[in-house]
Amino acid sequence: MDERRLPCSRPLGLCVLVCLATTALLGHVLLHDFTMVPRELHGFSQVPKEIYRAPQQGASGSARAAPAQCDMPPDSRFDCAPDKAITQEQCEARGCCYVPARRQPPGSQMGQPWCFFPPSYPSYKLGNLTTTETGYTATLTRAAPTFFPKDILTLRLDVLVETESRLHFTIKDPANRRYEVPLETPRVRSRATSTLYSVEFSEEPFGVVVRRKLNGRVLLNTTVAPLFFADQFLQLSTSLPSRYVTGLAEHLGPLMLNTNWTKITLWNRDIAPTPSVNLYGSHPFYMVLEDGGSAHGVFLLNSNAMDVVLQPSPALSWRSTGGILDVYVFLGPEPKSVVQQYLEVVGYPFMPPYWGLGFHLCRWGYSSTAITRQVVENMTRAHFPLDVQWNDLDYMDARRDFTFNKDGFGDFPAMVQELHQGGRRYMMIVDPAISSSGPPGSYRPYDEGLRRGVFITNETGQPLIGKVWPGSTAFPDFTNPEALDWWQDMVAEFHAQVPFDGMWIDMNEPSNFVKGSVDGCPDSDLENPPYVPGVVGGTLRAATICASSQQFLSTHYNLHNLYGLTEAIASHRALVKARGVRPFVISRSTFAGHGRYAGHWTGDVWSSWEQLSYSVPEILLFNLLGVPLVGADICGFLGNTSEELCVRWTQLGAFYPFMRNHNGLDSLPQEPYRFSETAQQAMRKAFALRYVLLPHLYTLFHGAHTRGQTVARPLFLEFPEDPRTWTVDRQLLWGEALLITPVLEAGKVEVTGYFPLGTWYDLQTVPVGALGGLPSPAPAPLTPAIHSEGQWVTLPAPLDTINLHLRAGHIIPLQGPGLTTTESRKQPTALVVALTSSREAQGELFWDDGESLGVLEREAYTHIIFLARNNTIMNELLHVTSEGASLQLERVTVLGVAAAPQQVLSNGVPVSNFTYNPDTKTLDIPVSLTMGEQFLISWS
Ligand code: MIG
Repeated sequence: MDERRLPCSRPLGLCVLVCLATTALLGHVLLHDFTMVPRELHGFSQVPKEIYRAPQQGASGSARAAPAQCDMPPDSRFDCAPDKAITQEQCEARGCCYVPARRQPPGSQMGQPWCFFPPSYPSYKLGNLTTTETGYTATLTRAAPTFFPKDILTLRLDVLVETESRLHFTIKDPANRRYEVPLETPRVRSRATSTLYSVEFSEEPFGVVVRRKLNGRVLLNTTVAPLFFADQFLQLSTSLPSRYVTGLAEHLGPLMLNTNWTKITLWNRDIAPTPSVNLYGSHPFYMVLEDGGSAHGVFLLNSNAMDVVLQPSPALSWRSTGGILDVYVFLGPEPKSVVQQYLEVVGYPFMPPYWGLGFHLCRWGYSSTAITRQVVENMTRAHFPLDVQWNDLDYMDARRDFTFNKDGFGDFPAMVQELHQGGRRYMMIVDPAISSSGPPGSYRPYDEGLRRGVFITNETGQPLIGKVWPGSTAFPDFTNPEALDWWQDMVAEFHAQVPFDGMWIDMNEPSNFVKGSVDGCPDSDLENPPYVPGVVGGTLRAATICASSQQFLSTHYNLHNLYGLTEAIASHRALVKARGVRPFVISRSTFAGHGRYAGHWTGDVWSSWEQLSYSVPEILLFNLLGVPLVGADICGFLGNTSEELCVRWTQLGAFYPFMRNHNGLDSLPQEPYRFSETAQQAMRKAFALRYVLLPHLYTLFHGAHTRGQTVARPLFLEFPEDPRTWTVDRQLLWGEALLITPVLEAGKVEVTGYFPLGTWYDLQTVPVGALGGLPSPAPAPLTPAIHSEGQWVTLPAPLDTINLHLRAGHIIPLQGPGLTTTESRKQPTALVVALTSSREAQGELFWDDGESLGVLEREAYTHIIFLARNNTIMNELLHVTSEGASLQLERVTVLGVAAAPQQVLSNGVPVSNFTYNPDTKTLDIPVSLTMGEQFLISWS
């Protein structure tokens, strides 16, 4: 150790050579095909040509030159004092380099570490590398302990070459079984024969290097910093091949993360979305966009409290407080394949019921059924669609789950039945915490829960008691199978009284108004780990229950981040049982794999322009994470909205996959009918667009459910080879083709958006109102198609307009709007066909009854492909059943028809009343066809 820290007396350049040589000697390397890991891959020896010169004076006043090995550039330094601030002496006692930095880089939250690992800092050494049926196995040993307590000095590495595009490796303690995330993941029995990647191992320091075979690019290189595997501190660092990194929810900020020293903390927490803090959900998955447009992803399947540190070299460090290292690498190579490959591991999204894609209305403060009914009536009277009416805590008796107050909500069941009769659905809030304060016999959920032992317990083995809305509460442990059954019973019993249609599960981080419990928390290693990630409040118990509390599967310390997911699973299951149809669960807290069971809303956002614009990357991010059913509270939750903000938010919200206007208890009302007629007209137009596009949206959800696709997606997913799309997070796509360019700023009547290479047709010109249903929205002024070379375009965006463009080459199905999806689903349909210059386009429609379970298994669906080429449009019937077969097709609008046709035929019969607009090059064909029967439309 000591001699390696000797200050270098030679010129810096020479010093570097020595370092390289040292590393080369240490770095004897093994590889599956027994070649060497090239020397430059060892991060410690990655010393750039420009040598960083240590500042002459440190903050400590020490003018001592840094040791030779400490001359690594600041961007490549890995923190040797992640746990606390330490002095130079303490740093050097750790065997690390100490070089105070003069200042933090502008805009970064943490700055480069002053105390950092020298290249020689001991790590694990790899031995006994052997080939197995699925990959490799090896032993990792560390000779000396680290500065964290309870190092596990001998580890087992298992590498699984799972598929052509997926590598999986785990690092665990071979002697003692540690906590592992109970997520069902694919099991692979034999190694994939040909892969997009190669894997190499560095012996000492131990590391895994993964390359993209095609170009040799290093995607993962864990030799850049020492591996830590102590009982409560695990750290794995890797280089990144680019600075374009996204993922790692839930956080507020741009879609692309900042690699200029950023720390993202994952520890689910009830807090109004704020940049740089741990929010409601944890998704330890990132995706990197590489030069040229390929992409890869990395998933650390670990649910412990963790920090993820990004630094400019660029590199990333996972720092977890427990569990094991369980790492998946996805090779793409397209960004959308990365998403799909990730979802193959955590689960494809569930298929929502059709009504779930309609408009949802809620607020905290609808204090009676009378008021709730009035809201529904006001919506109808003002001609606003409303599919799902919600209630917040107001319906409950003393804020207890599975009760309703007999004053304001005495006729609660009748209200819900009326909603059903009107073709609407109903949802209400359910909090996980169960009131524990009443005398025995006064509250069945608690009595039953106690009897069945479903609550999380404290150190004395009694239910841990915290405080939430009803006062003292116990917390169900949804990892306990008995709790799942109990929850199911409670849901079913309440459903027998009040026939609700879905569950809104809030406060499930879980949130607690006291720290830990009403009795505090014990003093233990779990409560005060040697490394506390950057959680708000500085302690794991802040706003939640004690980390040391006990659950069926493990400690809350390990399971905390899974609380929302496990409640979502329990609720999903309970709804299936109680209702027998497709469940609809919207949850605040999430973890990787959440989308398989439920959707998400982004919590307590402020009614501000800033939060409006942040909602775009949040929605995009959750789509990349397999939670496509996501939305922010339209018009904002905290504070008061303004009319203009609410109009713009409703326009954008019409393109959230999950569309709900929800408001806080103390905020001014913000239902659409509250505003001026001008504002209402603008909102009506947005609603009409939403409802008209529902068949397309539903089809996109089918793609997510069956193929692991995204619904709302960032531009880079479709145009990865155009790097200008990579950072676009103020626009979104629905599927491959529908580009939404919202106004996100006050006082603007223009908006600038990026239009990737291709032709983009303005969809405002489509006369959706002609389809029936709602009063027709006034057609917007015609704008010509945008023929983009890949450029920024400024568009008119008056208050009543959200810009919507359809990409040439695509066909989307539309349907007449209605005030509910019950109505709209009976309307005639239309197709919009956006031709390329070679006169081609295609699209699809998926349809079923909108709510049954098992439609795919029972083949009770209709799936149709639409194809346009050579002046014809036809449908290809992939699958047809009575559901959907009889949908009427009334109109086909073809965009990009160069010249007026002489004749239009529908199934060989001349169409006399077609129209052609030479200015917009639009051919409009009224037809009378049935979706489920083969048709051919042609023009010449
Ligand atoms: O402590 O149920 O994010 O949507 O209206 C606040 C009342 C509890 C937080 C949710 C919000 C909901 C509110 N809840």
